[in-house]
Amino acid sequence: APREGTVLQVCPLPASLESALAAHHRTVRLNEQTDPAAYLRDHGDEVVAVVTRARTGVSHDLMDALPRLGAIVNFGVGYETTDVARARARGIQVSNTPDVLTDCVADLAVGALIDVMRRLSAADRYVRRGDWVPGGFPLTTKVSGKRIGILGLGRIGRAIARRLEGFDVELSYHSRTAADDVPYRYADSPHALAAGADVLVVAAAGGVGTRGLVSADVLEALGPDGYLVNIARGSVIDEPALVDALVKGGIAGAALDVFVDEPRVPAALPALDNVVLLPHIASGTHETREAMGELAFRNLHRFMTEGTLVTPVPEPPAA
Ligand code: 8YV
Repeated sequence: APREGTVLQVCPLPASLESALAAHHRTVRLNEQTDPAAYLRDHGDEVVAVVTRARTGVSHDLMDALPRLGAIVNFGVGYETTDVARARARGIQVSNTPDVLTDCVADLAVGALIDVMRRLSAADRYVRRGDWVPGGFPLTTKVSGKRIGILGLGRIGRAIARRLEGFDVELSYHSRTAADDVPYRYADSPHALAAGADVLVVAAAGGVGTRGLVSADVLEALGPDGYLVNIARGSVIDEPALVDALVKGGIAGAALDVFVDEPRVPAALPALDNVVLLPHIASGTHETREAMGELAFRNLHRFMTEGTLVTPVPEPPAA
């Protein structure tokens, strides 16, 4: 049934999405209120939907300040910053924006993997610094034919695997359960995956269930000739252990698009030539962000006009 009430935008969003929200629904931008707490106190009972994104989410306090909240719409595929179980317990529906960003994130993962193994960014800096002497840049590591382990074989992990098949690599993966529709080897733990891989690609969803999944032991199993690529969430890796491994040669290199405390990165990393540092840009193309905004709006608009969502988040896995 149609919903009457206010749409609360709780963080900055792409201009096209902000415009669509304001044009079609009574929308209030909490991030632009001079006194957000006063707004919630005085008008929280008018809010029926929240629009947010992974870096902001919806806190317990905010959820509790909105007694009529019926939907949380996420701009982005990750929604680990929203307590879905708590929302469901209150009958609050939650949506995200899957599929429309899969290709871009997978493309960037492959690009970052090639970059860190062939040291493309480091070579670019070498030339720009005027250091080039013929034969002066060190030999690097071949990508084709290597053993690639993918941690998390969801939509994005599968898209990365499909792309890498073109490099004649040996693909393995680890997920909570083995898939019966892929030709790749299943490793029954992150440690086993890393021990059998030259490159570990982290594509698992963020959240409490995957926090620190790539531990110091997993990094040790990957080893001094191993590379790591992370296009998922910084929280999936034990970040201090990763920094230690990179500084001391525990692993050969890493390409990182996500970090625990964005936009801050660990202080030791910028000086390292065996690390590719990216500012969380995996879905950052015009086409993909436009598609994400359109899907987020479709979710919000469907909720306000019919009371349902276009892409509700999946049921949490059985404990
Ligand atoms: C960006 C992402 O965070 O979709 C996600 O979960 O990590 C990226 O697409 C996007 O800007 C949402 O915040």
